[in-house]
Amino acid sequence: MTDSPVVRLEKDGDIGVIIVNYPPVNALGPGVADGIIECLNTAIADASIKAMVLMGDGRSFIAGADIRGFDANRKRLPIGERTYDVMDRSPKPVVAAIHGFALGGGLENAMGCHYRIAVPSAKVGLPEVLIGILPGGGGTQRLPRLAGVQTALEMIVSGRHVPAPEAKTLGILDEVLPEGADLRASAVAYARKIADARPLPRIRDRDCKADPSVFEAMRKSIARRARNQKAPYNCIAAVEAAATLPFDLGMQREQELFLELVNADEAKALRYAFFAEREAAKLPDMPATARARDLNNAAVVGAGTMGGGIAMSFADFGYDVKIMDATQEALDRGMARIKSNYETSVKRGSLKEDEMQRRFARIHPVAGYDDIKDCDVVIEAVFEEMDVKKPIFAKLDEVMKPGALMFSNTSALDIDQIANMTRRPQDIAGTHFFSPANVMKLFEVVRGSKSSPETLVTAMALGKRIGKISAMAGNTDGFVANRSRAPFNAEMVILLEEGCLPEQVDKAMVDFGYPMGPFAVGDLAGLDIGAAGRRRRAAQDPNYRKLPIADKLVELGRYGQKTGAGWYKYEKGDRTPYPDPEVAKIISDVAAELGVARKTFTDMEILRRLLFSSVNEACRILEEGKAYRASDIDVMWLHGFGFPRYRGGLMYWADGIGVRDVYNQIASWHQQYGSRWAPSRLLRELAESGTSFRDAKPAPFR
Ligand code: T1G
Repeated sequence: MTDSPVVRLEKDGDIGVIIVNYPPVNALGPGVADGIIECLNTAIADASIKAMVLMGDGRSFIAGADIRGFDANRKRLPIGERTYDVMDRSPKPVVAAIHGFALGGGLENAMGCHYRIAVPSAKVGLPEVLIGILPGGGGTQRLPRLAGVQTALEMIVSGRHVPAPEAKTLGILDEVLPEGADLRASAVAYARKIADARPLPRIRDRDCKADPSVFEAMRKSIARRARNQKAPYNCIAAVEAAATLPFDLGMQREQELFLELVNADEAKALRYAFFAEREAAKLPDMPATARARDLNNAAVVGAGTMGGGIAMSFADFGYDVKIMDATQEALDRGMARIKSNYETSVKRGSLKEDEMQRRFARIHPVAGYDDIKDCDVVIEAVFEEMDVKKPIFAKLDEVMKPGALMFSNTSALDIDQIANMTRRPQDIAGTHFFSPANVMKLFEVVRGSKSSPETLVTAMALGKRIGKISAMAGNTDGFVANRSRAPFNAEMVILLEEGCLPEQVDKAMVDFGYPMGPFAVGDLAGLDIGAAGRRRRAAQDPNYRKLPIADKLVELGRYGQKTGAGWYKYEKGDRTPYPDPEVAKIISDVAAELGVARKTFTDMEILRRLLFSSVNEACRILEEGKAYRASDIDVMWLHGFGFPRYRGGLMYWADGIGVRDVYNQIASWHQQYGSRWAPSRLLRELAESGTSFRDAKPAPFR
């Protein structure tokens, strides 16, 4: 931190310019709100100042309250003494000049101002719901008055960022400057233009009316997405107060609803997830000199489901991307699948037709290697067999320009074996996308023993650049996400041997907060894929715990949705999973063959059998130095497997139970079930020392 003030007042003639300088995003950290108030009062008292501008230094306006302050229970200024209140009472106009982001308390400060102007690239929003709270600085009372109740409900309950041009259309901004305009000069000129305009346009003076049915309609529309959560409903209640109470009473109601949330488990878990994602971007053992290379175009080898989704991931974020496959027929099929995926998004209304055309036009099917040799990065996404991948990397090594990065989308195979097919292992790493690749955000960067720091830093940056959440994984079977998930996948089938049915397990996990149960997910992904992995591991490990029920389904050709039957049965054209008596019979027959006495399970037992098995494996991953931190594993579970975000992540959730209790339960299952439940060394050490998973010190990354 420089010793310059976090907020300063400068004078451009008769205009006072208040500048916030609290890097990196001008959050309302310690002293910022007080500094704005002090500068406002100074400018108000200065007769030579006719109007004020509020703006941010560096890359942004104000990105909101300092989220770290909530866990620190930092003092909050009382209603009536906050920046917005001082602006409301100001006899002089204040113009908010926005670039970068005006989010949360940032937009609330801008709405305390009398006018709002922005550069075209700016974004505004009230994303508090995403961290389990609600706009607590008048946002729920001012935004409905400024943009209407329906727009305010949609923005506050979704937390989305609204681009400046749209914000202007919605009435949130008074002006969007032309591209390239100087924000400060424009804001000063704007302030001078309105300096004498009276009455001052205070949002609090506006009316706010709404048909009461809109609130019930919003509650109904979020019911599935907001299951087990409180913040979205409090957001709706706060906006409802704006439409039913006078402004000052509405502000008090907002405060009450905010205080119900800020220290609740949901908000604490969501704040944890917010910072865990940002921590995952940090590679503590990389030299500071390692810089990300510029990647201006990309190539994908393999036009299957994953390859097509990867190509879309690039095109969706502005990259030109070439895609190739072994045959023209496979390439044509891949392009048709990409086109169909985009058309589905347009039909659903989540993508505009013209934007779809722009994205599709960035994906270029090409005949072969000669067409991709000048690309900056190539992602291999072919069949998950080493014998298929190795010759591809040998060929890439032959044709790709020097310095091109070559990544494999393999989900489990040895990156070093792949890298050793080339003369440039330093340029090789794994970049594991999760299916569907253009939707799931997890971008697992897998470190080969010879991957250079620059290659790894570039891969992590690439993930962020294409809208993913990057997390580093060591080169171990299944890397980190799938390896930590493997015991879960086994345990869920073993529970069937012991007495459960797929629908019971799925219900327990959906009630816990997963969007979909694991058996239904298996049917969606295809049971044949898991079977190939089980066969490989059984061949490598004589002690591998076979899953006869799962194997039986695959033998019967029950691959899931793609064959109309898997763990569930499906009606034609209907993706709804229906419990299948035939599966129940297979389960009881196999259990009888195994001589397993069937019993009943509670949802809690099911939940803990699945998740504790993964917590134990996550500890092994950490003790082997295959992940930097437990919170990285949480990020992977949030973005790779749909773990409910308002529970923080796998390890965060386990910490809520307590390491000792987790250890004792696993030790007990170890007695009952044998080696697959042997507690990991790290788990035992954490339990003995009373250290949380989050504070676990993993082995140095290797
Ligand atoms: N508080 C504290 N730190 C923050 C922060 C915040 N609001 N926003 C970002 N950071 C840190 C972040 O941890 C990272 O730190 C660095 O800044 C760069 O962030 C009263 C109660 C603004 C869109 O929810 O969405 O206002 O890792 O990597 O990708 O009603 O940051 O470098 O140490 O994300 O360019 C509402 C949260 C708060 C906005 C920029 N505001 N921030 O994205 O950078 S609650 C938010 C973001 C509130 C009021 C209520 C994004 C960004 P480090 P980054 P980015």
